Amino acid sequence: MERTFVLVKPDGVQRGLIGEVIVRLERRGLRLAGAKFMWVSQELAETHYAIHKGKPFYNSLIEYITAAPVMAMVWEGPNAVAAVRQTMGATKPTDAAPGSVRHDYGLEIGRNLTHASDSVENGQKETALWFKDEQLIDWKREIDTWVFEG
Ligand code: IDP
Ligand code: MG
Repeated sequence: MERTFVLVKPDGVQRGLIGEVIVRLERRGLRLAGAKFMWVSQELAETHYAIHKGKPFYNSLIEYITAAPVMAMVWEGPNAVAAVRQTMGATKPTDAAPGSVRHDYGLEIGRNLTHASDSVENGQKETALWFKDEQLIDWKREIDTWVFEG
């Protein structure tokens, strides 16, 4: 089953939007595979955002993601990566589709509330970076057959 890594970033947590993000992913039909509420260490922040090192917004991005606790989660389902990216919306909230989290709750790119893996490969990498194997739950729901076709 395809898995993707999702964060409710510090602004989402501070604004009381953990539940709102979870509701939307559950309602979409995705299945939760892991979750932890945590502070992000400087080291984890730098590893997670290594690809952005050297960009003008890099330092403020690291400051942002370490400024308050985050809700880290893994969600799974068919096309989980694409589905979650769509539910979160484009990086810049004013480009995000109406109905997406970033559109509905955001204004600024540096306060865009959530993170979601951008490819299946990164979904696996980020899941492994943030979660130990034993923190991920293998389970089935009674309704899976009515949400997952395969
Ligand atoms: P994504 O979160 O939609 O995958 P990325 O391009 O991977 O977007 O950027 C990672 C994060 O860095 C964004 O979610 C946003 O918080 C921040 N960011 C990206 N571009 C800018 C910018 O131009 N100014 C400030 N922050 C930015
Ligand atoms: Mg990204």
